[in-house]
Amino acid sequence: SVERIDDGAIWLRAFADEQVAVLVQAIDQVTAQAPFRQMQTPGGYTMSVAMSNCGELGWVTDRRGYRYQRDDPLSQRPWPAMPDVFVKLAVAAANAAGFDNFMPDACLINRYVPGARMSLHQDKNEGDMTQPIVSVSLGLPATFLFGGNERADKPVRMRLESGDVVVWGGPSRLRFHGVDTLAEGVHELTGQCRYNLTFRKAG
Ligand code: MD3
Ligand code: FE
Repeated sequence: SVERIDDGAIWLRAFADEQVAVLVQAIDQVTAQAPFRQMQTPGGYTMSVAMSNCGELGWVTDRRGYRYQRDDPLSQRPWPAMPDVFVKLAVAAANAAGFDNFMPDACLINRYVPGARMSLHQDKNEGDMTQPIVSVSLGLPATFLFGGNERADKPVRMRLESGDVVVWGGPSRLRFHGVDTLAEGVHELTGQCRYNLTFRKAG
């Protein structure tokens, strides 16, 4: 089903259902080259979400700040290429949501285990805010928090399930958002975790 959450925010429920297994295999291949790691925030906290990247640019954070860069800081080598199944899915989802010319150059792979969460934030490190972000949920379900344009705005809670894809563009692009603490569970394809892929035009 296709559901409008707000201006520019489109929820494609079960859009990736048929591809969940191949997507998880591709995550395993990418993260064999660029392992999941828990990064440091500029303020010195260790993120509870473990991350990796593929594509031309990868999102990183450390004591120096948040940014995109071409090389994995662990290996000092370029991030693995974006698998074809990732690119095809991201472009198809953007098209289904009405964004015609989307071509991602960055894919951030987030891994949540029970207890992990992502506090309310805005995605502001990308070069072109007219380009949407495509997010793909895999594995355990999570409660997503969709806030307003100000941190203090009370977020709407949305349960994202494996195979759900959400496209965030237009007036929704700079909304505050986060993920509530992941509950315990076991998923047949991912075990005790949730993955989220976010596709962006970062450069
Ligand atoms: C709404 N990840 O990596 S994806 C992130 O589930 C991030 O891992 C979350 O937020 C996750 O930055 C949520 C959904 C998402 C991504 C970007 C957005 C929602 C958004 C940008 C604007 C508004
Ligand atoms: Fe975000």
